[in-house]
Amino acid sequence: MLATLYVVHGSHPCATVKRALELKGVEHRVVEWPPAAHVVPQTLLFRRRTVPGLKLEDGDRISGSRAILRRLDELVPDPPLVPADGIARERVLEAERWGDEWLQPLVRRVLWWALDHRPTAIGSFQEHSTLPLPPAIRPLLTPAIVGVERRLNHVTDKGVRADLRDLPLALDKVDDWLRDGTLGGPGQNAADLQIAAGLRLLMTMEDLDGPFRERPAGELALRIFPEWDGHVPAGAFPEEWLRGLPVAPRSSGATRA
Ligand SMILES: N[C@@H](CCC(=O)N[C@@H](CS)C(=O)NCC(=O)O)C(=O)O
Repeated sequence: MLATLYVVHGSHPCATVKRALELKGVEHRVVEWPPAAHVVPQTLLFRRRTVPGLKLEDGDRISGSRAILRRLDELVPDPPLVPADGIARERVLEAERWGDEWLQPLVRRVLWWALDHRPTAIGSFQEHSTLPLPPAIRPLLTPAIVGVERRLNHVTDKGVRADLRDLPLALDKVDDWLRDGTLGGPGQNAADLQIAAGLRLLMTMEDLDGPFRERPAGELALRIFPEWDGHVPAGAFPEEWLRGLPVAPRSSGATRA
């Protein structure tokens, strides 16, 4: 099967789907759109403006990382991305949903806030981009891209401050899932791929990378995605916004975030 994956370079749900295709051994080509401008071709191709989208050999088009992973499990059952049945399946699907609906948007808000305040870091996120954009042109596009992304993702100071406050509890939740085996098993499941991609993108920000590395959640992200373009130097966020980090691992407790 030859599939076509439509992405924006560096997007965390795109990385999730790319890794799933690799795990399944599905032959695919990747079409990369410019960030922010991608909403136009994606809407035309998929009737939904977001990446990732996957076009199958028979012409079928699927939009959304979770829907794509479900379809991949139907098409290529082995290795499975979600356990076949029972409580284990429910747990993985719940963790995956959290990674998509809660973690994904938080990561975008935090990252675009940081890039708005450190625009020179944007180039580092495009290091392995295949777009034929001369490096000299890229800085000229930065203000427009950041402006659109801030609006698309409803990025505000108040919201990002709250997001950073929520992060320790979110890491606790991931560590709990690692402890009970929902995440971090011998094979990589759909929730591993979804959550690790979000955490890994957060770890491109040096203010967050240190504290995350100390945590099982951070180790998961690095194990699944050892390489990731992008680096926002320390000091992007006001110090008082980072209070609560670094976050030491808890020994036990219920999931809360
Ligand atoms: N949660 C969905 C949507 C992904 C999503 O929002 N992707 C971002 C890039 S990381 C996007 O295309 N944003 C454009 C927009 O919101 O219009 C998924 O996992 O596929």
